[in-house]
Amino acid sequence: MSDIKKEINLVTGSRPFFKGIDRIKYEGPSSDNILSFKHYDENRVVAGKTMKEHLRFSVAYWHSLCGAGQDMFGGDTKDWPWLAASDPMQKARDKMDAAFELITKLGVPFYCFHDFDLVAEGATVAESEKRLTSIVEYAKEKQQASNVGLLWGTANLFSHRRYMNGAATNPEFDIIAQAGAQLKNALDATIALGGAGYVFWGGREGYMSLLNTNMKREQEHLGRFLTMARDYARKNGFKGCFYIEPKPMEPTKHQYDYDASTVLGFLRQYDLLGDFKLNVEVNHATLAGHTFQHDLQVAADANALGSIDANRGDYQNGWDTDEFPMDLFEVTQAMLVILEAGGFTTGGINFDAKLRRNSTEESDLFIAHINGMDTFARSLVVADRILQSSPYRQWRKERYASFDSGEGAKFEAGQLSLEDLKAIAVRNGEITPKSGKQELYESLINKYL
Ligand code: XLS
Ligand code: NI
Ligand code: NI
Repeated sequence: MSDIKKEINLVTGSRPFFKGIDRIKYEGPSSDNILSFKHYDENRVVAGKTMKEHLRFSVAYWHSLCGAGQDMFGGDTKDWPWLAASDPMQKARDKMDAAFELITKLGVPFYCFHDFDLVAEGATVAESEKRLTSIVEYAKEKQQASNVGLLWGTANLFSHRRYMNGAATNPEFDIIAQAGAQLKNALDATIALGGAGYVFWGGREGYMSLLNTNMKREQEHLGRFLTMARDYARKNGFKGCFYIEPKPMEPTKHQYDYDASTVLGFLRQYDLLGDFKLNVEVNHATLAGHTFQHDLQVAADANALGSIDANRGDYQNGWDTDEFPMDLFEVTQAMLVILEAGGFTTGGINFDAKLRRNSTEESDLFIAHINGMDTFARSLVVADRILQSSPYRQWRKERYASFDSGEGAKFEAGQLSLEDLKAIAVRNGEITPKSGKQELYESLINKYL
């Protein structure tokens, strides 16, 4: 038995869910094998690190293991065998067997979950805790056998009806306490599984109508809740990074974590920037009216680019469609920002993306992830070449050359007054502005693609 086969058997046991699919291998761009990587060669070194180390891919439990195709207009379309058991613990273990089989066959090094993706919530806090503790033990064994790690955990503080008015920002204190209990257990699970991070996505932390909302008080409660989480986790040995994942709307009309800028302001206000970074999601940035690159750059400039949720929106509508990333032009521009920011440390690339409702075969899960991984791998190589061998950085630097010496440098250093600016303007007379050359920059991306 090959090493790869042995490794897979350890985690899937004798009952594979993805029959006929082996460990996905790198076969290069000329391969016609759909179930192979054309660009993602995990050991290939780019800019001093292997692709695996750069990209730190992660499978999202909720979309790929729990989702079965339901939408607002209809129920499940996918007949996933790992969701068939009626006993909640059996179902949780089946799901985890399928998860680790998928993850190891893809050669993905990480996964991410919400507490109740792993196992269905119980009727009481105690019952939920018991279920979670038990499935975490199972996950621990799986992680050890497979060498797969937890990129981040989180708590689902938005699905249950008790959270219809929010969790940490709920107007009723008793609901905040419920959310706190759930948060504590999700943090315990993340710590027990050696999670490299813990994510807060706002869920229903926002409002539908300002008429019934005390926005200031709700945001203060959110600040308090996050501070409690940080203090508890640090006290209990959590060394990883906390992330906030911005999103402007959906499910609430106005989410408090609107975009990267808004979240940074919030983190500064509540003195959380030392422990929190951002988890930037493509489709959330575009819903906020930005490009993905924009929100990445905002985070990077504040030294708070932590991790990303990779997906793609549908640019003909305004929903969070969470499609798998395939757009090389968009992802290459994102990789430029990520590489210039120094790449990921605790974070990585989590595929917060779901199969289309009418993609119903098990192999579709593989095809989607393989293409997403190939897209990022190819973009990584292209972005690195643009940074290393093209005039890109030089051009951009030269655009600002007037600040590198003389009066421009004095301006940056705060050594000029408004009167000085006037004197300089009078001396210069009218000047001819320089071309921004946007199309030239765009052509560089095309040339290197
Ligand atoms: C929803 C979010 C969610 C977070 C985790 O839009 O993307 O999936 O990533 O709670
Ligand atoms: Ni999302
Ligand atoms: Ni997300």
